Amino acid sequence: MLIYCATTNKGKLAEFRLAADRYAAGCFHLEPLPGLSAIAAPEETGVTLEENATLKARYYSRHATELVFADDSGLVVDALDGAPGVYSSHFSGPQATDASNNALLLERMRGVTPRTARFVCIVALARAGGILRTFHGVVEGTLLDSPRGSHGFGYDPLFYYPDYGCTLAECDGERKLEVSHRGRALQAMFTYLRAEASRPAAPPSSSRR
Ligand code: ITT
Repeated sequence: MLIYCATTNKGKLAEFRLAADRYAAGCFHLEPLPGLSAIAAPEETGVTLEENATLKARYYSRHATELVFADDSGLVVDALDGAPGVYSSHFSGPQATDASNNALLLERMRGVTPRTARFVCIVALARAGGILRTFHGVVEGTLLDSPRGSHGFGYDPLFYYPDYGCTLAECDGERKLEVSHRGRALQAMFTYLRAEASRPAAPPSSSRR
């Protein structure tokens, strides 16, 4: 069965593909939503990740008849009262890049403790403008005071994952997926979809005599 993902973020797309290979092989075929680059991105007006994930999934699913999912995710830093959170992609301003966001995060965190933080991901699954379900994932870690590693994207080079003894940018995509916020949310979504796909079809309504 075909399922579309809707994201403008290449790093997310790579992780969606890995997750589909791992959790949905032989059952679901994942593709980016056709024509996505020609569709104006919706304004992310939500104040929570859940609101923005559902807003994006609803919006993009109106452009297809198949299932469509979108992800809203971010970095929650305890010492910054949860910032950048829902504003993670534009932490350093409207023209933000991963590099400028990381530079600002380092500046805000200079000499600051505690350095605990978590990535949170909400995946929203929709069809034709209606939300079917949302799926959540979290990964806990701490922030380094200088970047390490070249894999991944976003804040990965600053996010140290204690169980691996390295940042999420120092491990490859497969290893990141095993423990990441996105990996967990996507595993939950594909588990749900596989269960739905294997449910017996509802019996036809009884015919009149
Ligand atoms: P789409 O809305 O098109 O999917 P986006 O990048 O704007 O792309 P979000 O609004 O969900 O997506 O912002 C997510 C930001 O949170 C992302 O740009 C990173 O800065 C950060 N982030 C989320 N997941 C991350 C991860 O796995 N590793 C590093 N940074 C991450």
